[in-house]
This record gives sequence, C-alpha cells and structure tokens, in this order.
Amino acid sequence: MDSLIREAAAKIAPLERLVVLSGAGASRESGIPTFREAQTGLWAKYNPEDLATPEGFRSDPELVWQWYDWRRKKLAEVSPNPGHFAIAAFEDIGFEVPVVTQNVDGLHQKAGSTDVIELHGSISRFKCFDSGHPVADVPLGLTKPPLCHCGSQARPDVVWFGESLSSTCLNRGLAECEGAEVLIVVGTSGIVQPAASLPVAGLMKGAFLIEVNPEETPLTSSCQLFFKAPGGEVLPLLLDAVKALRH
Ligand code: BJW
Repeated sequence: MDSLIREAAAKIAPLERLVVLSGAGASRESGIPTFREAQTGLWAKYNPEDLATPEGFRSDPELVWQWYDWRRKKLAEVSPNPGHFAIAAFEDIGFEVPVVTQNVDGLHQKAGSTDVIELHGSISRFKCFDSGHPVADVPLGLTKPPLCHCGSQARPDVVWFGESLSSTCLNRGLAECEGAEVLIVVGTSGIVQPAASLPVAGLMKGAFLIEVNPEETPLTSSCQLFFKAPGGEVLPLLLDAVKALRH
C-alpha cells in the first residue's frame, strides 16, 4: 500500500485540479448500505432495482415513498466518513476538486466539498411525478406521497432506471472526467450507465485513473492504480502523502 500511495501522491501533488467520481461505496463507512448490498429489516425482501423505477412508483407509490422515507431517516442519523472528509480537505490544500457523484445522500457536501455534481439527483429534494414541479418542505414520516399544487404525487428528485440524467449534470460530469489529469474513482461497481462510461471517457482523453474499492470492478483492469481497500482508509493516507509533497 505504501508504495502505491507514494506513486499516487506523486501524480497528484503537482496538479491544481483533482477530479473524483464516487458511488455508493464512498458512503459505506458512514453506515449506509451500498445500492447492491442486501437491504436490512423490513426492506430486505425488496429488490432496490425494482423500487428505483417509475414503474415501481406507478404501481405502488406508497411502498416506494416509504422506502425513500426510511432511507432519509437513516441518513439523518449518519455523518460523512474519513473518505468524504479527505476529498473535501484536498480543497483546503489548494486543489480544485469537482466531485462527480452518483450518490443522492449529500454527504460530500456535508463534509465540505464545494463543487459536487449530483448525477442521480438528491434524496432531499422532491418534485411531482407528472410534471416535475419542485415540491418543498416535505417532512419525514409521511406514509404516502404528498400532492403537488397540480394534484400530482410528489416523488424524490432522483434519477430512476429508465430515466434520463439532467443533461447539465451529465455534460459537466463528462467534461470534468475528460479534462482530468488524475481521476479518482471511489466506491462504484461501474455497472450503471451512463455514469460507468465517464471514467472510460476520461481514460480515452489521457486521464490517470486511480480506483479505490475493496472489490475489483469492470474498470479495474483499465486503471493505472488500484487500491483494493475502503475509501475511508485510502483517501486520508493519500491526502497526507500529497500534503507532505506540497510543503
Ligand atoms: C466500497 C466500499 C468502501 C463498498 N470504499 N468502495 C443494458 C445495458 C446498458 C445499459 C442499460 C441496459 N438496460 C438498461 C440500461 C440503462 C440503465 C443501466 O445502466 N442499467 C444497468 C443496471 C445495466 N441506466 C439507466 O436507466 C439510466 N438512464 C438511462 O440510461 O437513460 C437512457 C436509457 C433508458 C433506458 C434504457 C436505455 C437507456 C439511469 C440510471 C439511474 C440510476 N439510479 C440509481 C438510483 C438513484 C436513486 C436511489 O438511490 O434510490 O442510482 S440506481 C443505483 O445505481 C444508484 C447508484 O447511484 C447507481 C450506481 O451504483 P453504485 O454507486 O456503483 O453502487 P453499487 O452498490 O452498485 O456499488 C458499490 C461499490 O462500492 C461496490 O463496487 C463495492 O465493492 C464498493 N464498496 N464498500 C470503497 N468502503
């Protein structure tokens, strides 16, 4: 690990901009299960890939609403982990750090990252199902979706399977990955498109790819450096090593 950290730090230290692409594993050490891990408790019998769809919401809006409400409650109880804090702290030592995230949990922002591109939206924002009108002030604990002024049901402002990502976010995320000299990819299984294509696009434009994940992914063999370890362990070590080289 030490020599890998030194190699990664040597690549990063001379730069002004460090691009990060994150997925659910970046929040695992905060106590949030990853998207593809078995769910716990009441929700163990449901497949998240069925709940996170417009069809799922249409067929049982209360069920889908309650799943998101349960996740919002869990989120209110957790904090960013050392991986989130390390990413944010690269800004404190002079880097611009755009964080292109698939996560909807807001933990990068909570850790202090100031430039977070939310590819899949946010679990803390709501819009109506039929017209996409913003719906504000949605309290925790509702058992069914509140209604928009237009009469449509509210839903979380996240991107479900089969839906398009915001073109603004996707274009910005793509531009950041393509313009990256070093791209750190942390905590994503790399199977959900179009996010999974972003590191490949970066690679094709010459980015140096560093992957941090306790498991190999479809991206691993294309990366210049692979840390087979959790983000909360690797990223603080990398931050310290870069700090030492910049002083
Ligand atoms: C750690 C760790 C630690 C653990 N440290 N790491 C066939 C082929 C290609 C594409 C398609 C296809 N059929 C359909 C599609 C399109 C579809 C898609 O990609 N499906 C795939 C499953 C095949 N994509 C879409 O539908 C997208 N829209 C779209 O493409 O529009 C056009 C279109 C429509 C229809 C057909 C074709 C084109 C939209 C995708 C939206 C994804 N939304 C979700 C839900 C968000 C809201 C919510 O949270 O509820 O986003 S799904 C879910 O997956 C969530 C995540 O952001 C996303 C990615 O998951 P992620 O982050 O990678 O998490 P995991 O759990 O998969 O992996 C965690 C990783 O962390 C693991 O590798 C662990 O090892 C690791 N780890 N601990 C570091 N401590």
